[in-house]
Amino acid sequence: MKEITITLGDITTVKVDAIVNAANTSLLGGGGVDGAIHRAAGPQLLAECRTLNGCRTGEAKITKGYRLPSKYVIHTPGPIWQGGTHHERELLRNSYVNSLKLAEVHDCRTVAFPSISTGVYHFPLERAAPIAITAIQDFLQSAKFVEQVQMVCFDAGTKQAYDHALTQVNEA
Ligand code: AR6
Repeated sequence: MKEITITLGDITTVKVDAIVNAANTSLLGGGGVDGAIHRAAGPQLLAECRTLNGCRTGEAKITKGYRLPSKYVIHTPGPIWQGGTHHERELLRNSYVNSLKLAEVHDCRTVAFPSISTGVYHFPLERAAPIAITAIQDFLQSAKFVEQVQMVCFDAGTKQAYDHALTQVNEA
């Protein structure tokens, strides 16, 4: 059965086929979840990222997972929140959908996402959560390989926002 689950934890410890990295357009590492993923994967991840020539906002690129328990890392730069008038919602949805499309072509069954753009990029959490959940749920309806998508939240407030969004989408 296809399903979305919301968990609390550190995405670098999650054993799934692919974890998603909330990257920046350089793909050369940064702070937050990006820094944690690079630290846990080891220097070979950065070496592979250097060959990718960056990535546009809302698009996604894939690498191996190296020392991570996950086979792949899918890197997507989410939008920087600029007040909501710069296509931020559409770009955030694109980050989720394009990451899932890449997972699908690499035959991934299980995928884990962090809360893209809601840290350093300041996308308001209560707006980001329903966009993420809706994008994932829409994608799962026609997915062939992807079956289980986990939202891995780093703090209780983030988990609460995604739990709430999932409940609302299921009730709609
Ligand atoms: N596991 C799961 N979630 C985490 C982890 C972790 N180990 N560490 C942090 N988070 P952010 P953004 C949460 O700032 O807003 C980087 O420098 C965090 O609490 O990592 O998309 C990139 O290079 C928050 O809920 O990503 C970019 O320059 C969520 O992950 C920029 O930050 C996203 O926070 C991207 O900013």
